[in-house]
Amino acid sequence: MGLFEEMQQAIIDGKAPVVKELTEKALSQGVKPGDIFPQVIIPAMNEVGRRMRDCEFFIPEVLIAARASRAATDILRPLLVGDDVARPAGTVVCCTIKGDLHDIGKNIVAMMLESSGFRIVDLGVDASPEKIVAAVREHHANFVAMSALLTTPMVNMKAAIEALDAAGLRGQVKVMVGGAPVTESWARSIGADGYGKDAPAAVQLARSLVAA
Ligand code: B1M
Repeated sequence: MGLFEEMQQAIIDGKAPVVKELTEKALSQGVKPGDIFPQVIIPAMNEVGRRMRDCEFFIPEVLIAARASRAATDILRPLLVGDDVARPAGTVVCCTIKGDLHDIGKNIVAMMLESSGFRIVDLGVDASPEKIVAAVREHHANFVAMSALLTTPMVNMKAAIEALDAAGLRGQVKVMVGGAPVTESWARSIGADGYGKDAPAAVQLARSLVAA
């Protein structure tokens, strides 16, 4: 088994100390921190999702796997983001939308945006439209990046855009949406400025919106 497969298996098995050890080993062998997301974390969590769907895994196993994936992201974050406080590209209010508690993908998107020069205001999960509006106002944000992993709360993305509009803030922010069930046509239908299929696409989109 190759190192990436071993890392994936350790995440699926929920073995956080092994994930930590193998992440350090990969880095010491010259693997780029940014490659560990697409090569290890995302496929491992997809397999966890498949097992959940097929009733091979239940919530405890999924939570343990999610915690194991954090053992890798905790090591990778400082390497990707650094401690530079100057973030000239703009301020992004990032969140998982109200009703949704999934945050692994949102955290990866936030980390990659931060490493590309954006300042991140992370509202965490279950963020209400009111909370998003307040954060945009307080931090003079240029972007809102909303994530959804469940289908039912996706309508709250639309509610957040309407709330920004009602607060007179829609003209000052570009709204990006993403997450597994979100599509380009959904983004368009709710009046978002763009959709990212994954974290690199979200960064590319944010950059293109800065330039627009
Ligand atoms: Co949940 N869960 N879960 N879960 N869970 C899913 C999403 C599900 C597809 C599993 C399944 O049935 N196969 C299913 C959703 C079905 C649906 O609505 N269509 C599901 C369900 C049903 C549930 C519960 C309802 C289960 C229950 O209680 N019976 C419950 C809901 C709780 C709630 O939110 N209210 C629940 C709970 C949980 C846990 C808490 C146990 C845990 C979350 C832990 C955590 O996040 N801290 C969990 C997990 C881990 C998953 C799966 C297995 C993995 C999600 C993940 O982390 N993927 C997931 C199955 C799956 O997705 N395969 C599943 C890895 C991550 C890197 O990918 O988040 O897609 P992702 O992010 C990607 C892209 O989507 C994109 O970039 C990221 C990186 O490339 N992206 C953006 C994300 N946000 C973006 C924003 C952007 C642009 C791109 O611009 C702003």
